[in-house]
Parts: sequence; structure tokens; C-alpha cells
Amino acid sequence: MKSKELTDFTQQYRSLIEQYLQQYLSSLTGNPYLIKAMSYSVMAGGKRIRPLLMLAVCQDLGGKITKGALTAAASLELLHTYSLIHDDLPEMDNDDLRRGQPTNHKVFGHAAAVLAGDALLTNTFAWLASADLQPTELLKMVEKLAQAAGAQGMVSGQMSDILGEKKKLTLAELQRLHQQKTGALLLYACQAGTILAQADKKIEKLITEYGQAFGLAFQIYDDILDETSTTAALGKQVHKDQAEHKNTYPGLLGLDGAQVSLKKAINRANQAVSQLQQLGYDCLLLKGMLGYFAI
Ligand code: GRG
Repeated sequence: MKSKELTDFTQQYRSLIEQYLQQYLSSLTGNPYLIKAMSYSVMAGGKRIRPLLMLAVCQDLGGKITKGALTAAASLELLHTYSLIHDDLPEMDNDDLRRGQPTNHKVFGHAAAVLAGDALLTNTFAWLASADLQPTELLKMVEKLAQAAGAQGMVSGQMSDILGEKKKLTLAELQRLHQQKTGALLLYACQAGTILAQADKKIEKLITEYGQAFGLAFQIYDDILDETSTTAALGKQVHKDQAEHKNTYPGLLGLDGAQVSLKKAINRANQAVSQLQQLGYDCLLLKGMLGYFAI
């Protein structure tokens, strides 16, 4: 069950993130059709887990959630939305439904969906760079985000996923793929939270352990939900992984094995939380966020 702290935090900051996103998109000048396509997917109602995670790390480490921090957090949602729009294209995962609505290319056409994704990716960095934060903090965030999203991170994970479709990956290969495709952005969210809180190296290391375990748990949980949940609950097509012989945790280990792996990842994250608690941080939000993985 969610703690009151986490429920209040989520309500307060999810609504602020929505406002920041809406205001930013409304401020954009450019081709109206392109901006409409970008706004359609960004404002389609995602869970906003990545920005919330960034702000939760910042707050749990004693940092202040300033306007600059909110801009940094919300900008990450633009980049995440780009990845979903491109992932849904027929050349990638070929999905018709996302966040409970027809996918971007179904509404705006393939070319506009590619361009909306391109613009969201690029504008992420313009918006982040404009945040009211110290230049050194911003530079670190820009570098870490570009690394997480690019050829060392998410895009490589996506490439490995596509190339891996024709063969059965080993568990180590699958874990690496997950770490890049899904884990890298979630890890960045945690690392950016430590930058905002100006935490030292020791804390940064523990948050990195938490972020890596959280990212792995997130993808295993997503794989499990694809088998056990419904389209109505998730707002996207389910049972696709098995039908398309995708490399997933349940596919490789069975549903029970995937659940064991999920629990191990959650335990790893909890261990990092315990160590942070021993150093005097209550980490109520970070502990509470592990409750997302309800099985
Ligand atoms: C196309 C470069 C490129 C990368 C795509 C993230 C990704 C890589 C693909 C999305 C497909 C997918 C389902 C990946 C697993 C990660 C995941 C569960 C994404 C969905 O994130 P949520 O659950 O979605 O946070 P919302 O809609 O709540 O934001």
C-alpha cells in the first residue's frame, strides 16, 4: 500500500508536471500540425514515473524542489514520449494503442509521428538547458541524459531488442538489453535527482544502485503485466510479447521465474534504501515507490 507521504507527493507533483508540460507545449512556435502531434502524445496521460522519481530522489536527499528542478523533471517526459511514439511505429513495435489512445502515427500519419518524436527529443535538451539551475548542474544533467538516451543507452537497447527478435537471448543478454532500453532513463532520473540535491559521491553510488535495480524491476514488471494484465488496465495492447516470440523475462524463465527475478531486483533496491537510511535519510518516497511493483 502507498504511504500517505507518497500519495500526497505524487498528487502534488504529478499535477505540477502536467502544468509545466502543458505550458511548455503551448509556448512552442512552429508548424501547428507538428506541435499538435507532439502535444497529443505528451498530454495523453502517462504515469509520469520518471519525473516523479527524479523529484522523489531530490526530496528524499534533502534537496529543494524548485522551478528549475520541476523543469528538469518535466523535460524528461518529452524524451520518454518521443521513445514511445517511435517505438509504436510499424517499423518498430507496431502498436495501435498507447496510453489508452490511438498511437501517434495512426492519428497524424507516419511522417508526422517520426517528426514529432524528433522534435520532442531535440526540445528536451533545449528545455532542460533553459532550467533555472546552476550551469554545472545543468551540464552534468545534459551529458548524463544524452548518454542514457543515445547509443550507450536506450537506442542501443532498442536496437538489441530488434536484432534479438530472431533468436533466443540468454538471461545476461536480456538483462543488458533491459538495462539499456528501459533502465537507462530511469537511472538517469535517479542520478539527476542526486545532482539536484547536490549529494556527495557515496550517496550517488547508493542512488545508482537503487536506480539500476528500479530500472530492471520496471521492465520485468512490464513483461509480467503483458502476460497477466488487460488492455483496459494498461491502455495498450497486451499478450503481444508471447505472440511475437519476444525476448522477455516470463518467456525465458516462466511467469514464476520472472516474479522471483522481480523480487530480487526489489530487494536490491531496498538494500540501497536501508544503507541510505543508516546514513540518516528516511527515504520514505524511494521506499514507497517500490510499492509500484505489486504482484
Ligand atoms: C524508439 C529509441 C526508441 C526507444 C524505445 C522505451 C522504449 C525504447 C520503448 C517503449 C516500449 C516499451 C513498452 C518499453 C518498456 C519500457 C516501458 C514499460 C515503457 C513505458 O513506460 P511507462 O509505463 O509508460 O512509464 P507511461 O505511458 O506511463 O509513460
